[in-house]
Amino acid sequence: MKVKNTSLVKLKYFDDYPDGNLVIAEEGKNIPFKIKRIYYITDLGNAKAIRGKHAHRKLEQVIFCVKGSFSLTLDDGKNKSLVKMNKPHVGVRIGKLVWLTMTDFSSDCAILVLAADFYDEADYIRNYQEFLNLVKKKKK
Ligand code: T46
Repeated sequence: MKVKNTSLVKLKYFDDYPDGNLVIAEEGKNIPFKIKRIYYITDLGNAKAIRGKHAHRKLEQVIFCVKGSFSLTLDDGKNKSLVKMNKPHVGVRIGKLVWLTMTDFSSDCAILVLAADFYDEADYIRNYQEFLNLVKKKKK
C-alpha cells in the first residue's frame, strides 16, 4: 500500500457455503503484534456517519469489516488511499501516524478491530493540522 505504516492483512478462511464462512486471525501469524484489546463498531444505520478522523502516535491496529461494507481513507500526510472494506477475511494494518477516516457504511456494517495496546486517549491526534506538523517534524 502506498500509505506509510499500512498494509493488507489476509486471513485464512473456509467458505462453507451454504453453511457460512469461518475466518481465523492468529497472533504472531497474520496479526503482527500481541493483541491487548479487541473492539467492534456496530449499528451503523446512519449512512452519513463519519468515524475516525484521527491518527495514533504509536498504536498498531488491524481493522476488519466482518459484515457489510464501508470506505476507509488512509493518509500519511503525503499519500492518501481509499480502501473499500467489504471482505471479512481482508483487513488493513494501521500503524502510527496514519490519519484514518471511515465513511459510507452499509446499514448492516460491523467493524472489528484488533489493537496492540489498551485504550489511551493521549495516543490520539484528533487535529489534522497537528497531525501534519508531527509528520513533518518526524521527517527532519
Ligand atoms: C480507531 C478507529 C478504527 C474507549 O473508551 N475505549 C476504547 O477502546 C475505544 C476504541 C474508544 N473509547 C471511547 C473514546 C471515545 O469517547 O469511545 C468513544 C468513541 O471513540 P472514537 O470516537 O475514537 O471512535 P472511532 O470509531 O472514531 O475510532 C475508533 C477507535 O477509537 C480508534 O482508535 O483507530 O476506531
